[in-house]
Amino acid sequence: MPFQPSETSPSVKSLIALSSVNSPSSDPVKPKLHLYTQATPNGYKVSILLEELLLAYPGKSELAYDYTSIRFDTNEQKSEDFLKINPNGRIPALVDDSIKVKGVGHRVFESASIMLWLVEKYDKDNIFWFDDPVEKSEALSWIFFIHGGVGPMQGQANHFYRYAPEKIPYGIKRYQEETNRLYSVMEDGLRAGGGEWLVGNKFSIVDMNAYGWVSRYWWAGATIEHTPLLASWIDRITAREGVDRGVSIPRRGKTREEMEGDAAEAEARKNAAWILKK
Ligand SMILES: N[C@@H](CCC(=O)N[C@@H](CS)C(=O)NCC(=O)O)C(=O)O
Repeated sequence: MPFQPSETSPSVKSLIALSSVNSPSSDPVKPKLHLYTQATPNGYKVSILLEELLLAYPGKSELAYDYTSIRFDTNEQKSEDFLKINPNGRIPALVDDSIKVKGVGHRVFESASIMLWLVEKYDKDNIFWFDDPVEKSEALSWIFFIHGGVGPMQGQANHFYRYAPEKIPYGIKRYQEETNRLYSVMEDGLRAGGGEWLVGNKFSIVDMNAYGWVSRYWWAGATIEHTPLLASWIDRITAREGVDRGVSIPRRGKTREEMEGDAAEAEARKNAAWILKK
């Protein structure tokens, strides 16, 4: 067994229990979706979507998933077995056993690509995705913007602000300022769309893809003081049941309040131990 044993979320456990009550003679639901993840911005994006889909399509057994919490401290994400699932050696990654490619379940890597796979295959009513070609194109623009801009810039801000062995003020300032600038672009995008959501006046994978990062602005030392619409967008998303369930997979990250002072130092040291080892 190359990885930790897989686990199922409470929502999937209740889906399995429900299906055995409804048809006691049939085989219990066996998840076909396997998520490899960790409690990080990119990991949460996908568990949020899976939990939102389970709530939006109650009883739909194709959406049952299990997950494996990949150990960064032992560099499990760089192991030979994991590289077959994600050649980039990072989480999240997904295996969909409902489709076999050369005899094994289809693997998907890169968080946004996983989300697109899931909505295109399982969100038949386009609850979190779009029918209209213009809205779809707009959604892809924002997804690429987050994937190419916010994720990498905020990731570098985290690195220089929290983990770098020497504090380099220029590096910290550059990435924090760029993250803040990208937040302003999102603020303008929210305003243009009516203030609530990034695309099409509904909560979609565009928002989920961005939320993983933006909700953890404080860890990067970025700010949302200049972006009031973005600040209330974070609160609106945080209040959703599916989001709350999603951020408990594989475990809840610490909140801003829990990370004051010494706790932040301790967390940064713990993460730096494996980040700087690579
Ligand atoms: N562009 C990738 C980024 C994935 C990524 O950087 N994942 C981080 C966690 S948020 C990771 O696995 N880090 C482990 C490592 O760097 O070895 C995506 O969106 O999936």
